[in-house]
Amino acid sequence: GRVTLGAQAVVLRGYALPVMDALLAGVDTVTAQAPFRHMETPGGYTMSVALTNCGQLGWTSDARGYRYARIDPLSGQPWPDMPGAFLQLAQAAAAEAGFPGFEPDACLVNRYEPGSRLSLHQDKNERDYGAPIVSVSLGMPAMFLFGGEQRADKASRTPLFHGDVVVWGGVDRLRYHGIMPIKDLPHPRLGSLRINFTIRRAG
Ligand code: MD5
Ligand code: FE
Repeated sequence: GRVTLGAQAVVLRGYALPVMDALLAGVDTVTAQAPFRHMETPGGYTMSVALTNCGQLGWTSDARGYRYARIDPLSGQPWPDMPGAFLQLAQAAAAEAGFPGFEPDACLVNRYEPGSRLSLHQDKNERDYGAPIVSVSLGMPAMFLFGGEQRADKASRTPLFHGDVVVWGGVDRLRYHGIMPIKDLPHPRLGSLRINFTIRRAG
C-alpha cells in the first residue's frame, strides 16, 4: 500500500520486504567496517540514536557542527561502499514516487534502542535539495513526526514498520520531521532495535 504524507512525500508499505535478506546482510557488512557510534551535537549533547554511514559521503556531528565528510572520523578511512541492494532499492523506490534518475552518494544508517528519539529537525546539509531522500525502516516500529517548514508548524504522526520505505522530495524536502521515543516491542528478526537508513544525494 501507499500512504500519502505530502504532495511529494509517500510511504511505500512493505516495499523493502522482498529484498530484506540482502538489506540485513548489507547493514552487517557496513557496520563491521564502520561500527555504530553515538555522536556529539554542536550543543554538547550525545545523540540517543547511534549512527554510521556508507557511500562516498557520510553525515557526521561533533562540537564543530554537522557536515558530510568522505572520511570516517573513527577509523580515519573512507566510509564503506554502499551495498548494491541499498542503491537498487533506493533508485526503484524513488522512481516509483516520481523521482527517476536518482543518483545517491551517501547513506546514513541510524540505530535506535528503546527510548532513543530524534527531535524535530530539517535535513539541510545536502548541497542540492532537488534530489529526494529515500528512507528504509527495519526492526521495531516507530512513530514518525512530520511537520511543516517552520518548527512551530503542527506535526502529523505516522507509524513506520519493518520493511517500509519512505520517499521525500520536491516541495516536502525541507519539512521538519522526527522520531518519537521508541517503545520496546521486540522484533522477531532484530530484537529490541530499530534501524533506519536514508539514501541521499549529499554532494
Ligand atoms: C529515522 N531519520 O527514521 C529518521 C526519519 C534522519 C532522519 O530524520 O535525518 O536521519 S527518516 C525520514 C526523513 C529523512 C529525511 C528527510 C525527511 C524525512 N523529510 O524531509 O521529512 O531515522
Ligand atoms: Fe532527518
